[in-house]
Amino acid sequence: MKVILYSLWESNKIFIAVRLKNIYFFFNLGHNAVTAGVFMENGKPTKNAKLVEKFQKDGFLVLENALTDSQLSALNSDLSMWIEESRGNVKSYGKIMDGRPRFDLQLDTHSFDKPALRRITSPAEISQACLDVVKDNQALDLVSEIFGPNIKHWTNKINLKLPGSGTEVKFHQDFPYEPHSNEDIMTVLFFLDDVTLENGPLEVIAGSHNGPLYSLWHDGIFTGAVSAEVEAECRTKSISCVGKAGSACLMHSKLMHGSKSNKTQSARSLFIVSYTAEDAVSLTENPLPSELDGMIVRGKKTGIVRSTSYSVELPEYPQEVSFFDQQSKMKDI
Ligand SMILES: O=C(O)CCC(=O)C(=O)O
Repeated sequence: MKVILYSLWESNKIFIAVRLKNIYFFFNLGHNAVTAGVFMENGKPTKNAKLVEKFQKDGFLVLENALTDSQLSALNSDLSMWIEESRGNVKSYGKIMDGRPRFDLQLDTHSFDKPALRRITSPAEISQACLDVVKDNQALDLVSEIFGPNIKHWTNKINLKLPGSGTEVKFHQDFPYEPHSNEDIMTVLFFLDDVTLENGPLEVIAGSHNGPLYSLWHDGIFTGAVSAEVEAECRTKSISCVGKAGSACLMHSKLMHGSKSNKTQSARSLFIVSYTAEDAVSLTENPLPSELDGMIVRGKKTGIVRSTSYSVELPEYPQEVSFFDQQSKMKDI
């Protein structure tokens, strides 16, 4: 006879399952589960523990249904409005806290008929739908199991690859853009569209979060991209993160990643939220400053700084609208 404690994903109820000769008998204990979605065996959570273990090994994982249907449709409704608005603009526009434009256009391909809006910085400052997701989503539950229990918000942005825009991302690790006192920094990329092999999915190098940090400086210029040699090596090993709209890729800040352009006639948009352990203190100015920097989203503020030992070249504070312009400096090298 095997006894298993089981918490149903949606119901928050705890059941006890008794297995007799391969037949399960379920009894509702009538209690609310502490963590929805956790499979309990002999009193210990197993389901998320496996995901945490997988994340620690690979440095990333794709989680389905990280957003509810209503979160996804609220985000996409704001995004459609912003894309429509972008048609009438001929240069990047809007303003974030440090005065740089909030809405970034890929100017070489942008037109009224084929808008090439490629980045919206800190949309959670101007959209309730984005703010709601920053504060609560299924991926954040996992982040707090991985780095938790105390988690704060660092940055949020939307990256778009509209059809014909040609927008691509050169390989890099996020950490050298955002060094902190410790390495518990997570980038969560929510899929606002189905992400396929053809529409420019995120490509990652499994396990690279446990390897070296690669320089984003070349010939004295901060390009935000690794050297051509490292990029060529990455291309031979990358794994594409595909999935349905509403899924999310959780990615360690030290994981090497990049993405190619969208070859299809439909959009590929990501809402990207970075979270840090509450005791990770930034060593540089936030490159995407917002009023939400440091907002506690899980647990509490402790006021403790935790440090690990590593070396990294400090990044350059961006003068450009977004990292796409920083990365375009690679062509000058
Ligand atoms: O939009 C993408 O495909 C990748 C995003 C990314 O690499 C980043 O924002 O650091």
